[in-house]
Amino acid sequence: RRPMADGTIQEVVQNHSSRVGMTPEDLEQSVLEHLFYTCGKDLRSATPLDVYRAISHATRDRLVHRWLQSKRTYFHHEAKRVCYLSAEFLIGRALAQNLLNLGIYHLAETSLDHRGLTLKDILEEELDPGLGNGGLGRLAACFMESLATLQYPAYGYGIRYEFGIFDQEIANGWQVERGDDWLRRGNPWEVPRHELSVGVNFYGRVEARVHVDGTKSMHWVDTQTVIGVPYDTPILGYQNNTVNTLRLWSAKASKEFNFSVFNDGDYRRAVEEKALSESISKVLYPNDESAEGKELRLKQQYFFVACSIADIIRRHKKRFDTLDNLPDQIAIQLNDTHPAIAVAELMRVLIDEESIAWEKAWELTKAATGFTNHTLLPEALEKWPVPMFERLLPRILQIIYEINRRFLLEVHVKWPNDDERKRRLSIIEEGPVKHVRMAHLAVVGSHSVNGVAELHSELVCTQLMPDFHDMWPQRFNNKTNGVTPRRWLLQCNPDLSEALTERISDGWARDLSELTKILEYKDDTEFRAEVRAIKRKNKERLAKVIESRHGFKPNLDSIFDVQVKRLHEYKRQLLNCLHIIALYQDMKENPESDRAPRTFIFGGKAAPGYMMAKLHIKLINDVADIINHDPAIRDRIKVVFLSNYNVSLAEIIIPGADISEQISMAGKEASGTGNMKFAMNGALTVGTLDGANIEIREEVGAENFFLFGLKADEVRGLKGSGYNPNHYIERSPRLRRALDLIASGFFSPDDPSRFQPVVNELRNLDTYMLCADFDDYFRAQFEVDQCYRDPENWTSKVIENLGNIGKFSSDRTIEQYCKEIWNLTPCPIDLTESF
Ligand code: Z15
Repeated sequence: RRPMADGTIQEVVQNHSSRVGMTPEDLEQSVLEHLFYTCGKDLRSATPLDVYRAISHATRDRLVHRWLQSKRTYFHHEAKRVCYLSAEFLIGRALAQNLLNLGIYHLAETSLDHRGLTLKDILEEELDPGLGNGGLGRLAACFMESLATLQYPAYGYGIRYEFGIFDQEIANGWQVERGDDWLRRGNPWEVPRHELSVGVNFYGRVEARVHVDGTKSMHWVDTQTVIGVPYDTPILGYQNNTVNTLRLWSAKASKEFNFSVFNDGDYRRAVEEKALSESISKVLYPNDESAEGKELRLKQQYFFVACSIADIIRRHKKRFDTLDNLPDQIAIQLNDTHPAIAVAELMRVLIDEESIAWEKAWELTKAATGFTNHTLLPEALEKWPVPMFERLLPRILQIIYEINRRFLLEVHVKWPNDDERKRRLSIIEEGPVKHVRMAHLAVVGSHSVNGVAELHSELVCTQLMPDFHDMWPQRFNNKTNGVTPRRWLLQCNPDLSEALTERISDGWARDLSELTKILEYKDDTEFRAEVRAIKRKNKERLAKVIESRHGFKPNLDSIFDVQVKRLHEYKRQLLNCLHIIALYQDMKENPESDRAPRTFIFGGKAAPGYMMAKLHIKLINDVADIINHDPAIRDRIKVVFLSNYNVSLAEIIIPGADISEQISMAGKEASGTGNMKFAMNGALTVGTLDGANIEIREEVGAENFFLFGLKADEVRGLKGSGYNPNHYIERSPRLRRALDLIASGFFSPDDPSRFQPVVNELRNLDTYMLCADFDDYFRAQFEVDQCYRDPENWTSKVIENLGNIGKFSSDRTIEQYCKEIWNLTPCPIDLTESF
């Protein structure tokens, strides 16, 4: 036997061809070995879970040498890398995606088939990691996949929550939350790196020390330390050798908590405090776009940011003996304000630990950092009470005050004696209690600030931060969101993928702009029939899920009209619901009315404390109950609320949709990304001119998009001149009738006043202007109906959508970030290169 001299990748791989080989025999052998050695089972006693674990390990084995080689290559070539800091990474299941990106999906299918197993079933054994709330977390996951596919060096940094977004159940129409214990079956994809653990300080006080040479240094003392343990997940590029790292931090009590104890009480307190410090990474906050000012949340943010910055600095110092070149080596991107404290933490490390002068440290920090804003909603803008901040992070607060002092001096020089402007710009909000404005900190500490769609970026400049835009107009830019076509087309819609590849070859999965080639087949009757057949098959797959959960199978000839996204008033699920009620009333009044049958499908979670959103869920379910059982309606309208909408359910729902509901009040949805996924899967959009809808419509053509509603500037104008919903209610008999029906208790006979808060809000305030948009929405939906009756016309529009959706690949987005913000160049991985 040849001894392993130095364990190089090439050597190990040579000696373990069965572990990394790509033949069906290699893979089968590998799975059997893992069943045996990893699960302690043979094939006869193996459960589906065992098989899932075994094949996942076999798949992971095939990533390891690519992973190591990627790290070595980046190190050796001193490649600049991006560190994407995000409190959320909504990555979804890994097995199918890794098999596809490795190019062995079909091989795995056949290998299992040989043993009488079905890959599709085995894939269902994987629990869906829900380490995010919605769009923002899913965007981070798409970005990680695109970065690897485009061969850019990238690290994702976040939190390894023990409990992800709650599991949603619907009980008697109400949302009920259950803890998401996603690690209960183990996680074959993560690798702990105990040796890279980091200590993070909290509480304590700051001591100034004056040295003999007259210089002063600051010392954060008497702190409580929590240990961050990194868990790494490999992120593989599409059919290449790049494997990047998603590094998630888990909180562990430091040794201090294991001190010797003198009595029972001390012992109990010690154990309690240990649990308390480990609670930092316990659970994801389930609020999407509403900031919860809880101390534990601030702890989470500082915890993962401090770990990540320490990790970045450690790695840099391993390669270089200076930090002067830090911005040439790393780009730090802040995914919203959740990691904005990184600006102050990097300053603290550079100044307190690396003894770099303030001016130099500031220059490095700004050059390294970029900030992405994802929302204009005032309730989402994070602010921390200064007293809380000071207790928890006294040294960080000091640094923020110094950043602010110097910043306001700069403002003063530019606009002398403009105190009002200083008050508006200050990182510290004045008031009965002062607050730290995290968005201000992020803008001041970054060289780039971007929004996530054209309209949104425009509104960031003109509405959200006009004073900052005045000060540094060049700092502001747009990066329209995108989604990865590998998960959101190749993986979730294999039949459509195959139909595309057959006609235009497989380049589209790497370069989605190649989809334009399919436009040549627009009038090809065979292709058009195939597109319809594929949609029908995907509807069938979705219908089976509905049947298994709701006990009836929707009519496959009905329009599958889908709105899946977080429940939020600005997203206006209620407008959709009002349309359903109006349609119902129309049909009751005029039973012969000849309208296309529809299946309305909803899905989405409400933040547990968001009472109005939870009431909307109940309303949708109560409306479903009445309409679904009304014999007069027969099967012309069905309404379904699918519980526990998550990434894996999205992969079934989206390909089965005919209509994509993107109906937020204009100016409120920063971008939206579901809108892109639906269009990519052959659904037509009913939408407002909001977020990326505007750009989608521009790309696919106005005639292939069902537009309605006020524009953002009209919304603003109307708000400014005193909006009164009654003006619209009086003029719309349909709307009035629908509201009256809800108010009458028709949908809630067991509690007739249940929906009074919903009706009152609409009649008195209507914050999101449903009433103003209702009639136009109804009109757009009528057009949908007319259009659906003409399948050829409908199919034309579907193909126009598909062929023109290329812009919305996250590959395009990432290329723009790399060129315009991060200054990254690709660094391909050559497995034969040895260093
Ligand atoms: C979130 O999911 C989004 C914005 C936020 O500020 C928070 Cl806290 C969560 C969403 C936007 O609502 C959505 O429009 C956008 O497409 C997505 O971020 C990704 O940018």
